[in-house]
Amino acid sequence: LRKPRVAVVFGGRSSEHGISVVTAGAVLRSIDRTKYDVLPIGITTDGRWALTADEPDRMAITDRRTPSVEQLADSADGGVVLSVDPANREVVYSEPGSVPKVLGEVDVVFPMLHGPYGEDGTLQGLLELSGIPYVGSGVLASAVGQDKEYMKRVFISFGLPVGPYEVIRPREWEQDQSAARKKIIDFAGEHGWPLFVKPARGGSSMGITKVDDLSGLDDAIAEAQRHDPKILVESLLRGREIECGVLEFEDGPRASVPAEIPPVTAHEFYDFEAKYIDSAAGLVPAPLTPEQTAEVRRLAVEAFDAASCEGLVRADFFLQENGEFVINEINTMPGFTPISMYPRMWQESGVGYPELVDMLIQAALRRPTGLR
Ligand code: G1L
Repeated sequence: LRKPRVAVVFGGRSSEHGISVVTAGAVLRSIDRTKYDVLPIGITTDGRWALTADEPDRMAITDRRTPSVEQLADSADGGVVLSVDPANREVVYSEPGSVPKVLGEVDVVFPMLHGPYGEDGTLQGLLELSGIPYVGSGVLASAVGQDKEYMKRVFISFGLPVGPYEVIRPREWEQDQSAARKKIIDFAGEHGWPLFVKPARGGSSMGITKVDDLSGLDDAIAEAQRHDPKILVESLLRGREIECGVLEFEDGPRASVPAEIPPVTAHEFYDFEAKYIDSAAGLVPAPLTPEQTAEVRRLAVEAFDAASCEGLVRADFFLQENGEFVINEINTMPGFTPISMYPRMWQESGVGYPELVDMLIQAALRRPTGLR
């Protein structure tokens, strides 16, 4: 019997290209080669899909610089993956100046792309159309996880506790800026300063500004709108930052031991670097009472189900001073190096990194294609 072939798709047109390459390197290193065949497919920063050499060692950070797909593709054969053929689930690959060749059937894709066209459901849609199973959430949950407005609406409708927020839509801003500004000022009047002004979509903390008073508001709005015409305003949620991992087992999703992200002094808030690189700072397990632990694990599984997640999710909470948890967001593609919070929470829960990778691939292979 042929081994299932796993295509790891990484890199991409994202500011987090390098992190994706590093993460894919860790995944490639831990996939059991006696069980699976592996096809590393890198996407360059200008969007070309290329088959890259299966050399995880070249995908690590060297001299504090993250690797890139262009650099890997250079020494691979420089070919380009042209398309995924839906008729027979085959990846079509072309060497420059030659006839495209078929690499062979792909049984499952491990998508490792950040942001738009990666974790927002669009790549997942391409894979649905192609009939190829893939690791992680489907189109709907990926899109919900990428849009902070709809994420909150879903949580609210499922009775999960969320913090106060307001949305400013592109048309609203274009048609009457002073009305939009008033909406935010009224929000601050009700919930207090500071505010966080954020792009509604896009996973990382880019474009987010903490605004202490009226004087910083317009700049913060402009900055958020540079990333997304739809923006979100949130009040500062005081309390402890608690995270919990959810993983799909054969009999359904289960929550990990929770973790605590200690308040950061160097960064204003838990930013991109902290999230993906110095995540070793997180405390696993979080020092919580047994009741608090049980509560946050229950909420994490509820969030997974509310958004119809598949495979895995990291749910991020605030434990407020009044003892109540508020869900801040879910991440359908959390930081995923062995030192990232999600793998560390599962390590502490008895699931090591290679086993985690294997369970995600198995969950994807078990899943029927089409409606589910
Ligand atoms: F496929 C999984 F398991 F769902 C998956 C895919 C990608 C989990 C985590 C990630 N993470 C990343 O790709 C990234 C953090 C490097 C960029 Cl979003």
